[in-house]
Amino acid sequence: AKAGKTRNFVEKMEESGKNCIIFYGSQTGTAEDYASRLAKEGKSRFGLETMVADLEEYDFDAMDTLPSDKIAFFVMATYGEGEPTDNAVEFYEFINGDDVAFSQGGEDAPLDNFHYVAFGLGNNTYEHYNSMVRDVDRLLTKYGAHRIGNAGEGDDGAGTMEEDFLAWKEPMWAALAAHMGLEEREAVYE
Ligand code: FMN
Repeated sequence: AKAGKTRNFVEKMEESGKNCIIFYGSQTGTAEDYASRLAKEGKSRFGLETMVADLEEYDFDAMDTLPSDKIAFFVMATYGEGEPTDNAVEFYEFINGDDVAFSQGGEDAPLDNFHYVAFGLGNNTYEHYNSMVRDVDRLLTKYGAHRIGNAGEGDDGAGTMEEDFLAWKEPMWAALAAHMGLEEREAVYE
């Protein structure tokens, strides 16, 4: 690895003073765009120190070291026969692997400190509708991680992606604010 550029996202968050990382799995930019919007909204409404992150730029074996007062978002598009986007292949292979090894080793629930938020992008005309967010949610839960709010599903097929996103995110923010003890900031009019 190049000096100064860590692939350990927990270290990266620590170094840069972030408490919220928003990962995206995106092929044509829609999921990335939603990730950016969530990052801006988390900062402006709730004072979260957010960062947007390309899944491809990080390793995930140290997921089990994320402190419980921090949060990770996964904004995941599905492709092909229920496959990950190119930038999510390595992450998906890791978390979906037969012998996942987290850095601190083999407790029953290695991700017990790990709290996450999930939104998927898909199209209901495909057989494997939104399977990426469903799989990631199932696998994180299997390793003991805790989801905050519902796992959202946006549907390009019905043409309701934006409405699905908007309807999902308000209860998600409420659940996240309650979980992290965040106070929503009053809107500032200048
Ligand atoms: N959505 C699904 O739910 N399941 C699929 O299997 C699926 N396959 C797709 C294959 C192709 C070639 C394309 C163009 C879209 C597919 N979709 C599928 C829909 C995308 O996940 C959806 O359009 C999403 O918004 C794309 O996000 P992105 O712009 O971040 O890549």
